[in-house]
Amino acid sequence: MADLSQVVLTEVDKQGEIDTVQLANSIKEDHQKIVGAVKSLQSLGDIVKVEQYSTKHWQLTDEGKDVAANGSYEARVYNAVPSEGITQAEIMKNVPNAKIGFSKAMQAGWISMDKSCEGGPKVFRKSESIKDTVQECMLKFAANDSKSVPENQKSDFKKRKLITEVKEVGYKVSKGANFTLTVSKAEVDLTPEMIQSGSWKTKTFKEYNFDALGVPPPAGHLHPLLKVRAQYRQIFLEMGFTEMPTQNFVESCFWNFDSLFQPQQHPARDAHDTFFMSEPRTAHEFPMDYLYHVKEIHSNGGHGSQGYKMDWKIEEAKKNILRTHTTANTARMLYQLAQQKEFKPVKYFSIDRVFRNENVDDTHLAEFHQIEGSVADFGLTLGDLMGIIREFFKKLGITKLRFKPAYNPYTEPSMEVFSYHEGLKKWVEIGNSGIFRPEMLLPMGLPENVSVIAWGLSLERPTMIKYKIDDIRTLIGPKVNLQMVYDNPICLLDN
Ligand code: FB9
Repeated sequence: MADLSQVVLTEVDKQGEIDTVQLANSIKEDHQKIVGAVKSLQSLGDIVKVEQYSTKHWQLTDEGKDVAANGSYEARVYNAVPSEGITQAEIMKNVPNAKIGFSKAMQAGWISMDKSCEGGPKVFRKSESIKDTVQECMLKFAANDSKSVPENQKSDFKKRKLITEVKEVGYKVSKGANFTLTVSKAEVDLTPEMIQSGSWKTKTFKEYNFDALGVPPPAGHLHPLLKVRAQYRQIFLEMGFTEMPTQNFVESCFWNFDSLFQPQQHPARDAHDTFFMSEPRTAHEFPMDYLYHVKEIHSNGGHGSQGYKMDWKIEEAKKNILRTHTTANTARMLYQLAQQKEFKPVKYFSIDRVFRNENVDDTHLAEFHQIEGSVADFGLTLGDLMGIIREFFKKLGITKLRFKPAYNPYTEPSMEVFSYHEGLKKWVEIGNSGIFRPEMLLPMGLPENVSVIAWGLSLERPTMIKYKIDDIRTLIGPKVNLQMVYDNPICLLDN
């Protein structure tokens, strides 16, 4: 670092003012090391004057570099078409990225396709020659000459992930009031050797900085989700709820769907919504008398319900999945409750991971943490459900709620919960709720005059709002920047 500081001083002395990005490029040095040298010069007093600036420049992605070197995907498709033509299938098989290249080459009018040929659609050259402007533009970006590329083309290349915009912070460095070409690094420690030899007499020592903060000791850091989870857990505990055991991510379809009176033909039970386990493929331990009661209520009804009048298969119930909701655990707990000699009212909650075979986007992953509360007591009504939801959200500082009729296979009536978001100036869905159906509760053996109200929401949505995170993939998953975990503040949900 010391010799880089000397390089900076020498260049400032020569040029009057230097740019750290240009200096790093000219001496082929890492820009951050140059910045470090400038910062250490700044700490020695008013030796240099530093002004920060930020720039954005276009950079080729790996795909962009490939196109610069080997031509655009559309040009490669064109070049793969011989004079006698070639089947589309062969192009798709032999040319890399042919799918993109083919449509672009068709759009550019370079090739045509004859679908009437035997053996499948055949591709022919439509133009004698082509001008691969995409590759030319990539070569301009490679030569840092992006200015001559039209803006609309840049946004197209960005969409095609051929280029990416890189933000960079640089510094203009010029002479400070105490500029000097020779800086002796101020000593930070007075050593026994210095005292013994008397060399301390000719050394300069760094001033004490009594305002300096202590060095934060290395410590662990809680992920934002865990901070928000702790807040929601505290709310449930204050309201007298008991946390349920939910450590089984793998669940049988019986507990996840059948015990909740969710029909075996329900689309949510298909592989496109649910992750099925290949090993262990099936579960084997069920309370068989209860299972047959569930089979009966599904296929022939009972307790005043007509059931689904559909053939109910135990093979479906035995399949193992990654649970799609923690309501499976609520069902297990309510069944246990029903086995007690005498019914006692309970309040259960859980906050744990659930898994759904969703398309991943900026607000959805294939898993999320479900927050769920339930109350089992004599004669509970929809009013009790609305009241406890109000009480729950009031502890989060949310009082402007609306309830909208909804549908769940296992609750009737059901309601979506909305809260008015002052920032967004609109009503935002903040949860779902309902009263578990008798077809779910009575086969368990719960008394007829006992009802169970329940509600749920996700942990990720409030966490993203709290920490102002737009893309869930920056909150959870392989792309998470750990600095975000270190830096995020404590979480208090009452504001
Ligand atoms: O969390 C959700 N939204 C939400 C929650 C809190 C919040 O900020 C806090 C108040 C400060 C902001 C938003 N939702 C439920 C609503 C939507 O985000 C929705 O699009 C996504 N939902 C998830 C499921 O989506 C596949 C959220 C998740 C969800 C939905 C339903 C339940 C649990 C989680 C449930 C239930 C239930 C119903 C009846 C009986 C038992 C459980």
